[in-house]
Amino acid sequence: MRILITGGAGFIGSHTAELLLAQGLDVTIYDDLSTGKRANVPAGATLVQGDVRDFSALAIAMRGCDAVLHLAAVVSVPMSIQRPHFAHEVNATGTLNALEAARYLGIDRVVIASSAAVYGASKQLPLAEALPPEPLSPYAAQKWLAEAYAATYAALHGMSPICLRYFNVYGPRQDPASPYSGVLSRFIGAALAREQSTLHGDGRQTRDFIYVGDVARANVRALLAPDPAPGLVFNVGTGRAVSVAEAYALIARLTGAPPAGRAPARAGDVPHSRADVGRARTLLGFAPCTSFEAGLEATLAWAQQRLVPTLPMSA
Ligand code: NAD
Ligand code: UD2
Repeated sequence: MRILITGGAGFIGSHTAELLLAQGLDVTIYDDLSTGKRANVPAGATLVQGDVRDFSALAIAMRGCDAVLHLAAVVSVPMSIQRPHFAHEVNATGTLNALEAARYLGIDRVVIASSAAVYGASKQLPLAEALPPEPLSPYAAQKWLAEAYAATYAALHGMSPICLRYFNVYGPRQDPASPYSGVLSRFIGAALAREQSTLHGDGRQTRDFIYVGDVARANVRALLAPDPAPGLVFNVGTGRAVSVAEAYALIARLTGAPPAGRAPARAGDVPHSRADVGRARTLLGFAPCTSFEAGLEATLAWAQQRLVPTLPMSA
């Protein structure tokens, strides 16, 4: 069985590619390497460098595949605000291209990466999939449109797409250098570089942090699941909320980092986020299995190993 992963040279995609290969599946990665890295591509996967805005190149890369995991996106919310047309072409039109290419090739299962961003600043926790979307950025609106296209292709063409609303994903290979990287990778990167981290606002804002290894397992579940119900949306989170201040305190304890500096809260910041994880458990048979503490330690170990200079062979 061959899986095409758009955006597979990225953070979540490369972990998913590794898991699929370990389970004996074949993997083709289609990626323009705009934020992904060739070095992330696991041995055994085929890399096709291309842009999801290029329909024919995407369809050619997809030929011979049995299912598609569509992760390619402009993932930065600030970028989507500064360049909404560009982000729309990648995030919305790119998703339409993936669905239309799959339809043209007779591929029924397309798993699409959506985001908790679709919920906006919803007050009702835990966040359940049936809540009305409240997009607060072009990025969130584009993810919502991607979900609408999936539901349309299910109803109109009888395909079985599945949309996964990832919450805050963290783990090895999330690039701490990127200004758009997750808070945990930024805290760990700063601690190891002996730089001071900064807590925005009072630090009591909470997030549902899910380890990338669990997200990869959710992706594989969705790719291989018999039809739970086509075009459906599933939260991918842990159901546990952790405050940013708590997260920093744990990282400081593990690294000996000093107290963080303070800065005002981000404009439009979501005060609290936590997933209702019932639908994924009952319909996909997915439940996360990595505790926040274990995930943080694994991420820290990866970051430390990266910083250890590799000794020259002659040593
Ligand atoms: P990432 O930036 O590491 O991965 C995105 C990949 O897509 C990169 O490899 C990049 O090179 C590729 N890409 C971007 N534009 C492309 C284009 N036009 N054509 C082809 N490839 C292109 O980010 P990630 O965290 O792995 O995100 C993967 C998916 O998960 C995205 O759709 C993102 O919106 C979604 N998501 C991520 C999180 C998170 O916390 N990381 C949360 C919610 C949703
Ligand atoms: C995540 C996504 C964003 C969008 C959003 C939807 C990432 C990196 N961001 O934003 O793309 O999908 O979810 O809800 O995946 N913080 C600090 N110090 C720092 C950095 C961050 O205090 O150095 C705070 C930040 O103000 C926020 C929290 O930590 O309150 C989480 O920030 P984030 O950027 O990791 O993720 P989030 O949920 O704001």
